[in-house]
Amino acid sequence: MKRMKFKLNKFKEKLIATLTRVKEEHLIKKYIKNNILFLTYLLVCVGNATLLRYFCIHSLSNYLSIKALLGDLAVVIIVGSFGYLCKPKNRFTYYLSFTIFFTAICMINSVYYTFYSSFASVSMLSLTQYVGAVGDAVVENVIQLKDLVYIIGPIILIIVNSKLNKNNYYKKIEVKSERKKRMLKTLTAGIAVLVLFLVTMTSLDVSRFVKQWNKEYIVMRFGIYIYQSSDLVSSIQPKLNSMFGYDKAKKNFNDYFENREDVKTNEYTNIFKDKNVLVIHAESMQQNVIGLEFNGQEVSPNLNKLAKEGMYFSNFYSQVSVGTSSDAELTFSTSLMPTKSGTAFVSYPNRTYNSIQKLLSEKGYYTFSMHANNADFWNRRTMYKSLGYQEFYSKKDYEVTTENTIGLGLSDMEFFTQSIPKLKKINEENENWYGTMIMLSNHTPFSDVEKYGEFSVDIKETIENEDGTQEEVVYPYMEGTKLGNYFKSYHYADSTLGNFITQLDENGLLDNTVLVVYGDHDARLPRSDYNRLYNYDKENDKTLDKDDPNYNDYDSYQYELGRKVPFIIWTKDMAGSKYNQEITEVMGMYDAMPTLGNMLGIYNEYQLGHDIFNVLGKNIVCFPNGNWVTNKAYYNSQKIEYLSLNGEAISEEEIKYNTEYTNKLLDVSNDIIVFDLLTKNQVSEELLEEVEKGI
Ligand code: GP9
Ligand code: MN
Repeated sequence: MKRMKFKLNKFKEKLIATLTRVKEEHLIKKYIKNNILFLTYLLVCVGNATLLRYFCIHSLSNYLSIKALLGDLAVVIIVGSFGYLCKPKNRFTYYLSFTIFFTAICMINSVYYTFYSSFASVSMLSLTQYVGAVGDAVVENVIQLKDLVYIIGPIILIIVNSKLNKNNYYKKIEVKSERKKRMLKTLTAGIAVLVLFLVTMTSLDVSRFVKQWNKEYIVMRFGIYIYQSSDLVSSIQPKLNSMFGYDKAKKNFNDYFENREDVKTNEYTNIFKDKNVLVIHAESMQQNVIGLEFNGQEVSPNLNKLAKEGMYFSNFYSQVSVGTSSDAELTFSTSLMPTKSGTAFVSYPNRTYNSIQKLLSEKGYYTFSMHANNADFWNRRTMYKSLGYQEFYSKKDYEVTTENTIGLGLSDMEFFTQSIPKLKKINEENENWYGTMIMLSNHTPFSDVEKYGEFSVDIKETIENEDGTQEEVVYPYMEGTKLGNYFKSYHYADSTLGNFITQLDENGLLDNTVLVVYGDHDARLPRSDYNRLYNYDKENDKTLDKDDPNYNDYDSYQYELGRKVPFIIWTKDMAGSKYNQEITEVMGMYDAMPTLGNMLGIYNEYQLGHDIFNVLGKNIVCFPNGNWVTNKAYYNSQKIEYLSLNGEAISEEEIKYNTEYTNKLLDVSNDIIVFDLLTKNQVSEELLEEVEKGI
């Protein structure tokens, strides 16, 4: 302790001495005088980056973001430090080149943001359709004045340099032996700013940075220059991944599908042939909420009704990885698993995918997606083309105001209501259609509670007093917890769904339509909240003690099993028919396309899941982390242990078989996407034909 105090005092003394020296010897003045060119470059490049944030996102907290400022500053100083190694006559060229480079980044992003409300990506520039779209947009709108402002930066640098040249500045200040020293000092300053920047990072910042899809957020927290460098790295990564191992991947792929035997028909084949399909992507809706009540009120009365009247798959798991919503869309549409690194939507949008949208388009269906969010979220604008959607109705097609916003964007109530006229038009103009509606309001952090409407998650009891009078007692229960807020949010989202179904019906849009609802993934809620839900001690308003005989531990396995999501296939006339049933077989998102596809009369020969009605009693659901679940057990591949689901032990052979099955499936799925095997497969088949014909 004493030693530390001593050290601190010493540091204080040193700091005061340095500051006094700086003041007495006019060091700041001297520094500025000797580094005019570098400082001009610094101000211009950081200034342009700040200007870009100002023009793009008009909120003070954003464009004056200290984090972004530090990020930009660190990059510009570090790059600029190497300029000191150049001879004076080349130094200007060095700074001018980088000023032009940084200015170009700001200009490109400024133009791009005007059209797409998002920031540019190197990977997208390599896609021809994107270049075309941007080209058209630029020509149509002519670059705006605000996009040209950035050019003032390099002009300032040129003017400053010519003034310095006139005064013989470089000769006066340059000492050859000091070049390296000046570079090192500047580099150290740059690294110090970088460290300062890194310590301000939160875990949310890091997670969004890794995922790379919420570009606005990254630019606002990391600055445009760090965003663009990280974007470059993540754009190159897929190319590196696909450079080596093609032959092995191709061989494994061929073996895998040669050995796979799919039953292609069953009693469900074509039951929905030529019907329209409306798929509801229900954001963060979990299955364990279905049937749940508070004070006799159902949390999700509308979903409960669909489950009761339709084909309800009650043991259905989402199989998402870091791509969350986008992974759910990928797996639902293609029966492929998420990629091992990056996400298919962001890193591999230019691959060939065999999708439900493409197969139905071939049958003359009009295919579309509706989502009232920015079209670049999860890179949907680009990826949807590869998935075979013919149209994407995104934020630009909806009227979004502050009043009708909940959480991330347009409220689901408004989204559905504003979608009805669009759906009516689609229905009038097309014989058959397949559409996806992506909900948004029930998205973490579920904190817009006042907008969800009245729904209490407490316990209300009426007790009788000794004098015979009655009194209502309220126990807080889930009120104020994150899970409690989730139920309120869920209740709201469910009510919008109910309202939507009524509107669809009123407009005759349910007459020839199959309605499909899937929860895209779980809501990532705290386990402690579930323990409160299942172990509430109302007398003391707390969770029961772990050693209480009534305590029902919601352990990590219960948590994993609780991540199930609903999957329902429903038509207006299904209730009471032979199709109105609950299917309890364990099932994954990758089984959705094979199951629904069979009902619509389409078949994907490279599907990884199964038509659930062909594998009853023996299905397996693989997860991206190598875990798997069957009707018998949930296996955790990290802990190398399992939870029996039927009270019986499973054999070592079964574990080995299922684990190998899972690993192989994950490898093949990843290879299909990374090595673009579905495209190359077609090419080699053509080649084969040519060889056979002797061309
Ligand atoms: C974004 C929305 C939510 O547009 O679909 O995505 P998520 O955060 O759930 O992946
Ligand atoms: Mn989602």
